[in-house]
Amino acid sequence: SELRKELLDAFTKAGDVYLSGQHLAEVIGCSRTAVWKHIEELRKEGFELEAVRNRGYRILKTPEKITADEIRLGLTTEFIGRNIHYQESVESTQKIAHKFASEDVPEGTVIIAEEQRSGKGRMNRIWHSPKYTGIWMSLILRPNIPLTNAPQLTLLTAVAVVQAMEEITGLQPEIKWPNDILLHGKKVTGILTELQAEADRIHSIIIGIGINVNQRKEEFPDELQEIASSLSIEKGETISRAALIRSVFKHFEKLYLLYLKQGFFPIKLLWESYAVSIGKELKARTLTNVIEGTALGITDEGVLKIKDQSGVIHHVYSADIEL
Ligand code: BTX
Repeated sequence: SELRKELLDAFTKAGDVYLSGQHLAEVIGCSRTAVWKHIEELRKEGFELEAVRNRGYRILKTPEKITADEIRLGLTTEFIGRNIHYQESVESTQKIAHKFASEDVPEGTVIIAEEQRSGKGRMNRIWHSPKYTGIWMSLILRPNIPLTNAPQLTLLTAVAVVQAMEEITGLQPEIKWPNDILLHGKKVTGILTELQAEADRIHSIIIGIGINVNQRKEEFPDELQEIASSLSIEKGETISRAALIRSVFKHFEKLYLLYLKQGFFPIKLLWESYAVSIGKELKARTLTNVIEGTALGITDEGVLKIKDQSGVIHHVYSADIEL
């Protein structure tokens, strides 16, 4: 509810300072009884709140699960993640996002689930999304850009996720074109960009982000053992999913506003600074063929350039890359 959001915004601003029931009632514009009721509901969600007579309330601990309320506590964005739909278990957050996107929800709306029963990768592949250990979310955007520029948002998202990971964990992930984020060569994040468009006009872009956060090694299925990892495996400690989500929102919003104002060029420079593939020999498997050569970089549109042995430069729009 709106009151709940304002209550959490007030706690965000207060930091460690106690807020009295009277003060909260005034800033939110409700009765003290209503404040008390919302505080009780936060407790039921798993928040630990300290109440001190003559001083007021303070939040001591947030819940294990990620709740929309926990994400909101500390959120500094203007529109990314301001409207959160949280669910315990879904087939795929992309599916729900597609439905919401066609119902004209505000830009920046996010669907988050604790578990996906059939998480989607690209080309109908499966994205393993076990309960409580990762971030499985879909972000709805409505940029006024040509259809052909949509893949740039995948690259922008990768930069935002890398920056958030650096901020929260201190680790230094790398990006493999177009959508993999790697730590020590293993995949910790996948990004799936889907569109709703009429003719050549974009109605909405739905960006699916899957981040392996707190899985232990043995929790990955056999087929992912060699290729996948999680932040906590690489860092050696548990990572706060809510903090990481907030940080992704923050970095995403900053980059997205920059992109809308100045185009792809500044994003391209950032992307290249995190990319592993540039200058390397690689194999790109597209739907129709295989191109082998040296990755030269990406074009101003975000397309990968590969120079093969005979010196021919290929422009690759979509492929799987083997390094
Ligand atoms: P992708 O096609 O690049 O990667 C899929 C491949 O990655 C799989 O075939 C498998 O080899 C490997 N893989 C599967 N699960 C994992 C995992 N948890 N960690 C590492 N590797 C894995 C990448 O597609 C796009 C993934 C987007 C996922 C998000 S989650 C929220 C949203 N909802 C949804 O259904 N998908 C997106």
